[in-house]
Amino acid sequence: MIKMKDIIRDGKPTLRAEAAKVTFPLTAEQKKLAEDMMLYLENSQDPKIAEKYHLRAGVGLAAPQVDVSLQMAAVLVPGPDNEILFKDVIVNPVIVSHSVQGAALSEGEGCLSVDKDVPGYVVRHDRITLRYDDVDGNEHKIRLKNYPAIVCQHEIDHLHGILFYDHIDKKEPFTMDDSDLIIE
Ligand code: SB7
Ligand code: NI
Repeated sequence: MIKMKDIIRDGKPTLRAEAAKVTFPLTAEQKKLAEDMMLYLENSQDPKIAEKYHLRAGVGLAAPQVDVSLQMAAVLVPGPDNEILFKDVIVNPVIVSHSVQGAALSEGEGCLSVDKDVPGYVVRHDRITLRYDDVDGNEHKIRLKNYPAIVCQHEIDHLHGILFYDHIDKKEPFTMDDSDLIIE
């Protein structure tokens, strides 16, 4: 079971590396990693389990965050009524197209690998077309918008050594274009 001690923090080189593409079929070890990453998200979103194991709630977890430099990330995005907006382990994900429209979460972003709070808007694409493989090697091409699109972009960034605060304007952290959407 993945716990907070298994999640590496900002400063470790793996978080700044370009992760390697995954080849199919996955090894037994890679399959286990995918399962463990999704289980972390499920557990972290269950208040009782999260408290018991001191898990910080997360909607995504990328392999580099557990010190595995592979292009793989678990995503589990709940909606306002706790329904699932998006759930999958995305392997070798690529944004094949995106809206011109930008969007940022009103609360900014956080990261399980960044212990400090970094306030500011992280402006991303509001809508994306995402191509990825699932753990069985099936190819998916899906459209996402708003919160799930933002979470996937945060996870894909991890696969390329980018952290959310890289996108925050140092001098004016809360400025954005008038045209950018603020997601509550
Ligand atoms: C806010 C939080 C996340 C994504 C987008 C907005 C995920 C936080 C957990 N992670 O550190 C996953 O990489
Ligand atoms: Ni993160």
